[in-house]
Order: sequence, then structure tokens, then C-alpha cells
Amino acid sequence: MGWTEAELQQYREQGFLIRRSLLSADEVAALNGQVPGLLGGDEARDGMHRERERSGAIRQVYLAHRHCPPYRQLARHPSILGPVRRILDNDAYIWHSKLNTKEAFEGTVWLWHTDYGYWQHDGVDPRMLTVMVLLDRATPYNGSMMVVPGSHRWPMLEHHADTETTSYRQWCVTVPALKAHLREEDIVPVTGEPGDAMFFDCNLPHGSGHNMSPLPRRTFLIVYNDSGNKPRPVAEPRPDWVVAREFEVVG
Ligand SMILES: O=C(O)CCC(=O)C(=O)O
Repeated sequence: MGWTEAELQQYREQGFLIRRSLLSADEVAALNGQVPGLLGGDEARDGMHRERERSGAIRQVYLAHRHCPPYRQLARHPSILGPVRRILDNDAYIWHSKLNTKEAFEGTVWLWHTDYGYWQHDGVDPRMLTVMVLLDRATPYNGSMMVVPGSHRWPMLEHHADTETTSYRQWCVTVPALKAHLREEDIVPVTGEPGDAMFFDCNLPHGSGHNMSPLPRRTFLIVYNDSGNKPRPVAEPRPDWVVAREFEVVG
């Protein structure tokens, strides 16, 4: 389903928009049916890069949109692609996709960051957005995402690389920058049901806590880049699983 002008305006003002029940129960079931294979697979065999928690549990699986048909279809879903094109006011290609799995009791924190805090170093402009589809219920206890409406308009917050908190090198906002900008009362948790989706701007600060619940919290995130915003050469180019070198317009 397309967006109204008012919804587009809300996205522009708040930096994100949540669409409830964007996917049907059957569509969610088809995606979830692939999760065991995605978690149990191996990059050498299936081409999908994986990151793990310190516990060994899978934290992320990259590139299911290239290798797994239901996820390939999801990335081209008309209720996603239509709004993406309107937001970018152009065609898009896929920068990367990732299944973010926060397994029950094991899934760990994502420190506050903006995605463009990473991507500015990849030689692109901030003409990008992410669509995050909930595959499980996201509750206050299982590490749902947090955002601050309108914060995509804050000045670029200072980021640094955190290599201590999790197994994963996180490019995150420094604590002094967070103290200067973030107020408790402005934080909104992104809770919801499987099939709900959040569209969010690459400059929107976001983060999420540890999964303290018996429920896993899995989400699938597809990052779309304006087809005219291909990466310029940089000193340390990152691999194709995170900065795609495939620029095929998605449609
Ligand atoms: O899964 C989450 O809660 C946040 C993930 C995230 O921010 C990211 O993958 O960049």
C-alpha cells in the first residue's frame, strides 16, 4: 500500500515511519521458515556473511536478499519499494541487508548510533534509508529498537569505534555527545508485531538493549541507496557484503 502525503511528511519530520501489518501472516511465515537455514548456514557454502555474539549465537546474517528467495521478494515488495522511491525521489539499489537476530537471553546491545555515522566513511551522501521488518514480536524486554522522533535533524553526532561492549566493532555515538543531546523523555521504543515495518532515515540515531526475555527478537533490515549515490573511492573500502558493489536498480 502506498503512502499519503501526510505520511510522507511525517516521515520527513520525524525521521521514521512505522507501518503496522505491512506483511501478511503468510508472508511472515515464509520469511520465518527460512530462519533456521540462515542461522545454520555457512558463508563458504551460501555466500552470506555472519557475525556472532561472544556466546557463539548468531548476531547477524548479511545478504539474504541475494541468496534466499522469500527475502529477495521482500526487498522488492511494492509496499516497501513504492515509499522508498518516493522518499529518495529516485530509483534505489540495495546497499546491504541483514537479519539481526537477538536470541533469547543472548542477544546483545546495539549502542546508539546513526547509520550514516558509518556510511559517511564509505564515500556516499546521506540519501539512504533502511526498512526494518519485524519477524518476531518486539517487546520492551527482548531488546526492541529505540529512536528519538526528529533526531535525524540533529547536527552529526560524534562517533567512535567501540570494540569492548560486544563481539562486534560498533561505530557508536560518544557518551559526551549522547549526554548533550539525548533526553530520557524523548526516547520511543519500537515495539510491535511480526510483519510490522519501520522506515528510517540514515541520520536517525537508534540503539537497542540486551534481550532479557525468553522471546527471540529477529528483524530483517534492508538498506536502500539512491541509484545516483554510488560510493566514491575511499582509502579503506569495506567488503561487498556491507557496501554492495552490485548497483542493479531494484524493482
Ligand atoms: O537490531 C537492532 O536493534 C539495531 C541494529 C542496528 O542498528 C544496525 O544493524 O545498524
